Amino acid sequence: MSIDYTERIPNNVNLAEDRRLQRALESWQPAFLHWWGEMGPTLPTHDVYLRTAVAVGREGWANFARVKVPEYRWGIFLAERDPDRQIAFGQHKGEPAWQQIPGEHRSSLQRLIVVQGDTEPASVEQQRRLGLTAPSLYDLRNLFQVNVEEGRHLWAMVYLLHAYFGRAGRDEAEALLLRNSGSEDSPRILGAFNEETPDWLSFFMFTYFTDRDGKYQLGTLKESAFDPLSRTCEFMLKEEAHHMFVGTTGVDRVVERTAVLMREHDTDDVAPLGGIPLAVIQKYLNFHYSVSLDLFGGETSTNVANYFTSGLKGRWQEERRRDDHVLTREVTTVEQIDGGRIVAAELPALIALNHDLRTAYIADCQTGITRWNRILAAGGVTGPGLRLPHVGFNRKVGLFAGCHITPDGQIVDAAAWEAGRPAWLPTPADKAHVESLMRPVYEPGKIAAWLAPPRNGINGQPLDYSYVRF
Ligand code: BYC
Repeated sequence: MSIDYTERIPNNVNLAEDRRLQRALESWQPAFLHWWGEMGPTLPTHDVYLRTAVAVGREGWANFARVKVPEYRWGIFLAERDPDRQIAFGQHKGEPAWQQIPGEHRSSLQRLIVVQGDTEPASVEQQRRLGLTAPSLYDLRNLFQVNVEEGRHLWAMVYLLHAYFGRAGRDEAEALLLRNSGSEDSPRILGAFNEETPDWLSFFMFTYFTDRDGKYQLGTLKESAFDPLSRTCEFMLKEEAHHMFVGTTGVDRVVERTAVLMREHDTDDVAPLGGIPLAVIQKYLNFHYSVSLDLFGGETSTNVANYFTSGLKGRWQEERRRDDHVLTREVTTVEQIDGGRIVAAELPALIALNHDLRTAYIADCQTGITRWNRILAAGGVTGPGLRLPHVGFNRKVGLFAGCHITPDGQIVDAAAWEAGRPAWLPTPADKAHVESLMRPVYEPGKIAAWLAPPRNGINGQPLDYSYVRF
C-alpha cells in the first residue's frame, strides 16, 4: 500500500479509518515536534537534501529533495503484510502470525518495544551538537538524514504503543520524550545511549558499531510472531542500512587520511600533522565496540529464552537456521569464567540466545576491521593494523562485567587494568586532540583535512553539491 502524504501524519496503515488512534497520535505529534525543537539538531539550516520514504516496496521506495528539517514528514510505514505469514519459531511455530497481542504477552512485548523505542530519540540527543563541527556539507547532510530517520523510528514504535497497548502504551509513548540521554534523573534505558557522541570520529564509530546492534536487534524483532512489529522492523532495516554506510565509509575515510599522512611523513604520530593517529582510532574503536557489546544483554538470559519460546523475538535469520526452531534440546558453547580463566562451556542454546546474536554481530564487525586494514595496506602502512578487542574488554553487562580483561583477553587485577587503560581507551589528551580537529567546513566541495573525501556524492549528486543550505 502506498504512503498517504495528504494526511497530517503520513502513513500506510489506514490511520484515517481509526479516528481514535488518529486523534491520539495527532495529540502526541506536537509533543514530538517540541522534543525535536528542544533536543534535536542545534544547527539552524535553510534546507537539507534528504531522502523521504514514499513507498515500502522494493523499487523506488524513497525520493530525494531539499527539505526544511523541522518540516520533515515523519510518518508510520510498515512493510507489506503477507496474509499467509506463519510464526517461524518457538512454541507457536507454524501458527498464523498474530495481528493482535495475546494477553499473556502484553507486558513483555511492551517492554521490548519501549526499549527499542528509547534508543531512537536517544541517538538524536547524543548527536545534536555535531552539526556545529561537520567536516563537509556531505557529512552534515548524512548526519541530518540519520537524525530524521531515527526520529521516524521513534514514530514506528510509538505507533505500536498507541495502536496495541491502550492507556499503558500511550503513557510509555509520552515517557519516551521525557527520558533524555545522559540525564541524571531520567536517563535513557540502555548504557550506550547515555554516552556522549561529542565528535565526528565518535559519530562514525557509533554508526558503525551501535547502529549495527540496531540492525541485529531489529532483525530478531522482524521475526516476531506479532506481525505489526515484524513489518515495522522490516521497513526500519531498510532505512538503517544507510546509517551503517555512514559509519563504515566514515571510518574508511579517517583511516585513509591517516595512512596517507603516515606514509608521506614516515611517522606514526600524525597528530601534529592534523591527522588522527592509528592508536587513537583503535582506542575509539575499543570504546564503541565494547559499549555496543553491552547492548546484547547477558550471555545467558532467561528473559530471552522466554521471548523466543513465546514467539516474541526470534534469532538472526531465523528461517535460514537448520534446526528445529524450538531449541528445547540444542546446546551451544558459551564463554565462562572459571578459576580466573576464560573457558568454554556447553549450555542450553535457549538461554544463550543473546550470545548467539552477539556472535553474528561480532562476525559482521570483523568485516569492517578487514576493510580498514586493507585501506591501510593499500596506503603502504605495514604493521598489525586495527583489530577488535577481546569480547570481555571494558564490559559493564553480562559475564565479564566487573572483570578486568585486557584487549588481548588476559584477566588482570584492577591496578594492572587501570595502568593499561590509557593505552586502550581514549584519554583526555586523545579526546582533546580529536576535538581540536572538529572545525566546520561548510563550503560546497570542501572537506576537513583529518579525513579523505567520500568516493561518491549522495543519489548521484556531485561532491560539490550544496547538500545543506543556510
Ligand atoms: N543497559 O536478561 P538480560 C538501536 C537489563 S540499538 C542497561 O541479560 P535481556 C539503535 C535488561 O533490560 C537496538 N540495562 O537482558 C542504534 C534486564 O532488565 P530487567 C535496541 C540492560 O532482557 C543506534 C536485565 O538487565 N534494541 O536500535 O535478555 C541508533 C537483565 O538482562 C542492558 C533492543 O535492544 C544494558 N545494556 O536483553 C539508534 C531490542 N542489557 O528486565 C537506534 C529490545 C540488559 O531484569 N531489547 N539490561 O529489568 C531487548 O531485546 C533486550 O531488552 C536486551 C537485553 C537485548 C537489551
